[in-house]
Order: sequence, then structure tokens, then C-alpha cells
Amino acid sequence: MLAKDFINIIGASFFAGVPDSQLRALADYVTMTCGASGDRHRICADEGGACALAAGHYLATGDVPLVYLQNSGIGHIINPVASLMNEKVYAIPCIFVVGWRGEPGEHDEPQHIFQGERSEAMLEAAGITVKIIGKDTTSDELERMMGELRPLLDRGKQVAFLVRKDALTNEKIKYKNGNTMRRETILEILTKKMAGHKATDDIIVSTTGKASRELFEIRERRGETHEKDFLTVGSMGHASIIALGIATEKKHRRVWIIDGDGAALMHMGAMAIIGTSGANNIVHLVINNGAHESVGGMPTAAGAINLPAVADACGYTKTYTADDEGALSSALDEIMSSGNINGRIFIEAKAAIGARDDLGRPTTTPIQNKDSFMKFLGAARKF
Ligand SMILES: Cc1ncc(C[n+]2csc(CCOP(=O)(O)OP(=O)(O)O)c2C)c(N)n1
Repeated sequence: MLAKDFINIIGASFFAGVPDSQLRALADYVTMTCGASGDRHRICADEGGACALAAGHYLATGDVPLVYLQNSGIGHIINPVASLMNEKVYAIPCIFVVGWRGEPGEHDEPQHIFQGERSEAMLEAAGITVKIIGKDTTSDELERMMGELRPLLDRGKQVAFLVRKDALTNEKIKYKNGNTMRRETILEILTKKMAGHKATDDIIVSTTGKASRELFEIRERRGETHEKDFLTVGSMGHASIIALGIATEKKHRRVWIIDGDGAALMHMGAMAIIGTSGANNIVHLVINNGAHESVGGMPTAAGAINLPAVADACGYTKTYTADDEGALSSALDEIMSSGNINGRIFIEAKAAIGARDDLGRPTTTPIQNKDSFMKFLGAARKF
């Protein structure tokens, strides 16, 4: 179904969400008609925030808002749904459109499997009435579903469409920015410098999406092992605070965080916790393409804010901004030649939007990644 027809039948006029590759058609259509960030559509930092924004819109207009998210974000909506929107509290109606990654029977990555199995049950447990749409769902069927859902919305309830792969279609927007460095080049420079500086104690915690996939492939290409890299394949936004948990216990190792700007924004509070942690062995590298590149390139707010200033204000000890390979190389040289233990450092590397078409996925499992990483750190696995 065309995203346009879907929206017209649903009848929503206000949109908030966090993008998902499976809902790309919806995000692109809404962006084409309302812009990516404005009064009618806002791409939010996290799905709970999108819910709260939608609630504010309802309070100001009485119109039923639409919130879109990947099912990975269901956890984020539970609190505002249960303690703000639910009819035992304020009875705020909302239509959720949820990309169904890891649908049982469909091949998907490990981080989507459990979430995919439980998505419908999780939404229902939060009091949300769920309808499923797929690529064969017709406009008439959707009209009928809305006929059932409208009375619920009128009573201040929440409803959700769980959206199967390829259910919605739209012309693709090609998102661009003015930056030149590729994310993969940034990762190549970093890992090459680590080898060149013999930073053999250093470890990496990398973020959700293509950054971790690229890091994995760089190691494969060079015939290097993966034991120093923890790939945060799910749990978007938490790589930095995972790194703090490790850095606190392994004070002799420098811990690199490879973050995305979307991920850093999603849990920006982590920067305050890292900045005030007293940890002396953290380098937080945010690859800022101002976009959710891994799911289609839809913009984040990070293209318009000063991340190093945020880091500085949060208590990081030194910040760098790198617009090109030269600036990145000299920042890395300076950090790596100043000994292992040099503070809480923040680097913003400005990157273009895009990735290789033939980018693969890790060929080892998350459990193998965890086991080899823990072994490298000398940590005993407790089960
Ligand atoms: C809670 C949650 N919401 C949404 C997603 C879907 N998702 C995976 S990667 C990604 C974009 C990440 O953007 P950014 O951190 O800027 O990195 P980039 O892809 O640009 O390298 C999104 C939205 C997710 N995995 N988890």
C-alpha cells in the first residue's frame, strides 16, 4: 500500500517518531509532505519522547497523533503509554505505527528475534489494541480496521499497527549533508592508528547499526581478531554507558566508544554520567552525519547542535572536532601518544551520509562476541 493511502485512511495530521528501515516509506512520505522537523512532523531523539510530544499535541488540539517507531523502541513507549496516556491516567489517544523487525518466520538479525516474537504481546500488555498490516493488506481492509479502532481512540485509548516488511511503499528520499568523510573511512583511520601506535590494551565499544557492521568487516579484511571490539548490535544509544561500565573496572585500558549522533542523542544523559564519572580512560568518538543513516538517512537534531560543547559542559576533559581525515588523524595521534590514561575525551567526526551497498553483517554471533571480548578482558563468564 502507498504510505500516502495509509495515512489518508488513518486520517492523522501530526507525526512524531524515530525512523526504522522497515517504515522508511512512511517516514519519507511524511517528510515529503510535512518536512523532517516542523510543526506537523518531528523526528525525535527516542520513542518515549515521540509519545510525549504526541501527547502534548493532543492536549493542545484534541487531534489524534501518530507515533512511528521500530519495534526495538517499544520499551521506550511503555512508560508514557502506561503512566500518561492510559485511560486510568489521562486517556490520551494515540495511533502507533510499529515496524515489525524479527517477525517470527522471517529471517532477521539476533537483536531482533526476541523483540519480534514478543512485539504484539508487549503492545497488548501495555493496553494497546494491535492490528497487523502486510503487503497484501488492501485499503478496504484498512478502512475496516479503522472502523474498529476509531471508537477506541474516541475513548482515549491507544492502538497500533504492527507493520510487516514491504507493507508500505513510497518514493525514496536521498538524504545528504555537506560533509565528506565516510563513516567507514573514520573507522579505518581509527583502527589503523590503534595498530600503528601499538595500542594493544585499547578496546572498542561500538554502536548499533552500520558502524558496528563496518568495524567487523574492517577487522575481517585486515585479518585481525574481533576480541577487542564489543558490538552493541541492539540497545541503541547505550554503547557509551556500557563502555563506562567497562572502563570503571579496567582502568589500565583505554576504552573507545564509537557512537552515532542518533544514538548519542537517544541517551544523551549518558554524557552527563560519563562526564562526571571521574573515569580517566574513555574516548567517546561520535560519528556525526546528522542522520539515522543505518535506517535510511533521515535527519537527527545533531546536524544543528554543538555536540563538543555539550560534552565540555558535561565534564569531558578535552574535546575535538574533525571535519576531515587530516584533523581526525592528528586528534587521534595526540590522544594515542599521550599515554593510556588521559581523561574523558570527546571527538566529533563529521561524516557524510552513506555506506557501501555490499556491507555485510557480523558472521559471528553476539554470544561469541561476548565470550571472546570477556576472555580478552580476563573476565570470568559466570554461567
Ligand atoms: C530503540 C531503538 N530505536 C530505533 C532503532 C532503529 N535504528 C537502528 S540504527 C538507527 C540509526 C542510528 O543512527 P546513528 O546513531 O546516527 O548512526 P548512523 O546510522 O547514522 O551511523 C536506528 C534508528 C533501534 N535499533 N533501537
